[in-house]
Amino acid sequence: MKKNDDSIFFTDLIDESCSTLERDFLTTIEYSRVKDRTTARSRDIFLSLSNALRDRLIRDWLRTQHVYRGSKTKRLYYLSMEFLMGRLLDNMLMNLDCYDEARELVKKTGFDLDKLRDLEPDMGLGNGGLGRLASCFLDSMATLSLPAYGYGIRYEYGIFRQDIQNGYQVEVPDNWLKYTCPWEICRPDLEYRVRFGGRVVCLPKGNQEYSYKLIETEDVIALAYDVPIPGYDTETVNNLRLWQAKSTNEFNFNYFNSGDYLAAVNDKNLSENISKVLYPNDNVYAGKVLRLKQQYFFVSATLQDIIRHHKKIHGKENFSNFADKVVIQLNDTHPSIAIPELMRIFIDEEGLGWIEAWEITRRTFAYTNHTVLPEAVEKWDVEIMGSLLPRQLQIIYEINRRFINEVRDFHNFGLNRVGDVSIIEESGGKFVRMANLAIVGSYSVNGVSALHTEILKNTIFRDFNEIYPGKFNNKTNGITPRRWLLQANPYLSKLITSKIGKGWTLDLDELRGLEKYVDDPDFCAAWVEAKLNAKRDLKSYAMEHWGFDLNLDSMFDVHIKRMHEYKRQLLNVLHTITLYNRIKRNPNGDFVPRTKIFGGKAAPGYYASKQIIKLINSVASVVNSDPDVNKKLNVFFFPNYSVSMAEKVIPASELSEQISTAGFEASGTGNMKFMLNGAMTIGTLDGANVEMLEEVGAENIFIFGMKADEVAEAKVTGYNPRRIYETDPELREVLDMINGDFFNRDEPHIFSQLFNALVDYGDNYMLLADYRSYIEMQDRVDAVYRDKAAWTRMSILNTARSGKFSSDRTIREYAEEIWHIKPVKVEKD
Ligand code: 26W
Repeated sequence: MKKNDDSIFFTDLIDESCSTLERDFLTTIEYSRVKDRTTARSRDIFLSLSNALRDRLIRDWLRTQHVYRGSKTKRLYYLSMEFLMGRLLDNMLMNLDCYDEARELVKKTGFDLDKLRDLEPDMGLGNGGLGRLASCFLDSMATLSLPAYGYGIRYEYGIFRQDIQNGYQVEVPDNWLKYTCPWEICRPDLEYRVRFGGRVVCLPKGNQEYSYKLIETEDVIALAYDVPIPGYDTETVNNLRLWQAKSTNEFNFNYFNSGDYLAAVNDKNLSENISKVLYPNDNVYAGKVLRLKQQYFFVSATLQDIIRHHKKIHGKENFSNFADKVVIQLNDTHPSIAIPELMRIFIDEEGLGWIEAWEITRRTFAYTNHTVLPEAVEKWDVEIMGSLLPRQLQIIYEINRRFINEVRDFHNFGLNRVGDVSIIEESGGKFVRMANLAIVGSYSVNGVSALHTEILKNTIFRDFNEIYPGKFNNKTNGITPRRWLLQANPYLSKLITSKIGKGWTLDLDELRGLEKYVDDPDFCAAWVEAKLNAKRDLKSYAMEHWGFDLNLDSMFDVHIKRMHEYKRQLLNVLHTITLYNRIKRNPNGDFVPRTKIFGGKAAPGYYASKQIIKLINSVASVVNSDPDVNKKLNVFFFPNYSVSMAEKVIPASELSEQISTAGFEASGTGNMKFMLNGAMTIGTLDGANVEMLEEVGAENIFIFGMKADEVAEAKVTGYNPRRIYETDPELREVLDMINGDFFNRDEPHIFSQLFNALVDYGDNYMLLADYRSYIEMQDRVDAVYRDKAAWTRMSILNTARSGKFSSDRTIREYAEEIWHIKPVKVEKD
């Protein structure tokens, strides 16, 4: 085909031997990207390939929906304000099983598939754990062929990009849609009207009954964008539907008529602000009106969509089977306004009576709690809610009135306890407690690790657990092994598959098969080599992107997650400075070389967290430039931690820092990703670490520190951090260096507040209490690391025993124990 090879046109490369993927790909470069072989750039290739891949999914996608409709089966709707999807190219290639084909056809156009990857912006529509969990769940639900739907918001700006300037975090907008998103499909025919504000009018229906109507509302349109979610090794393609806000047109007529064109356009912008930006708070509640608008906006559109489906399949007036056909999982309280909203639809729009509407509603919802931090608990000011959602607020009051009566009469609660469980908080201002609403309005409430669920039942929701025995249950979190091992760590996954076959990708417990090779020297050598390869990749990446020079002979000691005081990055800094001092005192001593890697975003308004980022960078610049130390210790803060960065860092990690104050981390999921990739954990008995210890055995994990009940006890009896400061000289030296500007000679005093918070203001997260046991455990880590064989053995056992933490296991438990839904097989074309 000499002639074709000389042509400038991509479509001249098409001949009879081309697959449909290749045809679509070449056609897209030419017809959609409008490029020829002399003008196409790598982004054109990436976008065209991605579009072609998405189109390959469409038949399976349509067929999956057709099969679900035909089966009339019960469906799960997963409502989440956040989906932290990351990149999708590898995921799509893997699930379409067309890696090699794609590599070849990209090569034919003169490009390299491996160089296209980094062009894809992360789909960063989430903050951290909760959003990433939702994304792992979507993968498992599709892989298990479950009739499940994700619903969320299509934020125009996802989680901000973090730049580091002079050691400080600087937030930059995340314009992820700049070059369009090749995976989504806009559905202009799928729109719903969402109504805000207005007044409730009450119309008598006769015999003392009334109907309620909302009038004079300000409306916004929700427009659907769909992202296909293919399962692994199955024909199932599920759907993630994200809503974007669009202005209604009539809403601007008054301005147009009065000739004020600019005001009209301005109004349009205002209503479209609803889906503009993700709130960057993780575990801190801010109480902003726009956030409540976002919540109601996506809930209202989603419920309209769910009801439309239900009517289409089960008939217009039939709600008696609603709860047998629909289950709605609330990902934390953020979508819990759905409870009064469904009541409103049933009563005001569908004409049901209260009792029947409530019976259906409370059999439809299930709620997952993801945090016990008091500052993260959502409570909306009654005045804000009343002006934005007047009818829903009325309904909440009525739900509460009936609930309170029940608690008083049947459970014999006195006034104080009634006040505690009430949906309305009345101390000071009035607030709607969203968690209480979610508990009362759901048939299931689950925590995300065994310890977390016990804390819910025995402390913050103790009264509710008494009122509703059996409603509380545990579903320990999990992660998808496809993204977090198969895709992220080709070295390790190839080695594993060569030994035990590829069954582990769908049944992670099969990793147990690796245990019999722990004493096989060839296998151990190959394991070490695989880990080293990942370290080499990370080394080149860090050099290329930030000029960081990672020492391959050092232990990669990694602490990546959102920056938060309870996660105790600062405790890790105390260890880092301790090491620095020890090396300084004894420069020729025999130390295990370490590379401390940190990464994570701080909420823009979270001052203490941002100071800790600055401190890490200040310590890094002193340590890394000190010739006495920098052969043995290095410190790096990787800017802009994200899902795609995690995929690069975790495979290369050897030590995983999971050191939250016991009782504060609901589960953690990063901890599981490290374990799966053969890193050892140093951690407290918090969240899912407790279950990791159970699985891997105490000899294969480094557990230290106070336990959750001891922390809780100390909070009551009081605790004196200054005494610890005064009695531990090594700690005292470290703290005095922070306070004495040792790391910040040019910017004096900037860390004195961090020091004071620890030593004089109560050390809320008990760093000083855990310091000594942490240091001792870190010393043990060093000792084991020196024994390469022992370390390798532990590493293999960590991977081999991580099977429990597959999100497939988690989702099976949800499906069987909460959702009561069954797989629906989609057959091949
Ligand atoms: C209203 C502000 C706000 C924003 C986000 C409050 C709370 C949140 C999330 C619920 C915080 C979160 O992501 N929690 C994390 O959820 C993970 C998944 O279950 C757990 O693994 C983490 O331990 C938990 O911190």
